[in-house]
Amino acid sequence: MDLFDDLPLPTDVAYASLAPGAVLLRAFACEADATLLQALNGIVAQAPLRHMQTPGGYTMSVATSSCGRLGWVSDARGYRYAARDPQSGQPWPLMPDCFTQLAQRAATEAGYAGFAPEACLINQYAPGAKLSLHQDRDELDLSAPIVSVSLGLPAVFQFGGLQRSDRPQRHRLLHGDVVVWGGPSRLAFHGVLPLADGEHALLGRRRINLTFRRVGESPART
Ligand code: MD6
Ligand code: FE
Repeated sequence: MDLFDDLPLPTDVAYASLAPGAVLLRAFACEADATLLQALNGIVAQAPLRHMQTPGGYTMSVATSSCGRLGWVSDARGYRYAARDPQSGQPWPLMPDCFTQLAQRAATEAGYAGFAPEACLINQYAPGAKLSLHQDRDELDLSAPIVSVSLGLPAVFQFGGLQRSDRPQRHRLLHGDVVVWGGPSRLAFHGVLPLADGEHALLGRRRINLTFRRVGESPART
């Protein structure tokens, strides 16, 4: 079977349901792309993209940074949210208004009005970089959705069920696509297949993914 036989979505569909609670908004971020990239450059100048260690002792192929009140951190102690960048000891860069506004507009469009992101995880994929199947479960507030913005080279996104063993569907994510997921899909397993090489007009040989999250309060994390 061809790799893309089970890609259910033609690329001209503006709005597609991936699963209950999960919506793909095609090209939703295209209009704002130059503004988003300019803000992104400011963030990574302050908090550079870096390859974090997993708790299992591997180095992630994806390079990460964060902005917002909390940032996502991985090291030998585990995955968690932290108010400071461990590399600099400084608070994470503020979330730019253009980020917050895009995330809120996308969440509203997908049926999650009132989304107020506290953290934006920035993932950079070079050709070959991948993200193994995982659940996003480091957040305490699972009532809020996650808003995920794809920029640059296309990727094949794997979207599975609530069990790791559920066979994932594959969806091609292009520059400007936004996935919003929550509710019954909030803990679905998902991942990104190794990025194919290519050249994108704005971003060159890479893909950037922004995921906006609501983390929830925890005394242990403040
Ligand atoms: C990526 N995304 O698209 C990785 N997580 O590069 C994620 O891991 C992700 O897209 C939660 C919700 C949406 C996502
Ligand atoms: Fe994820």
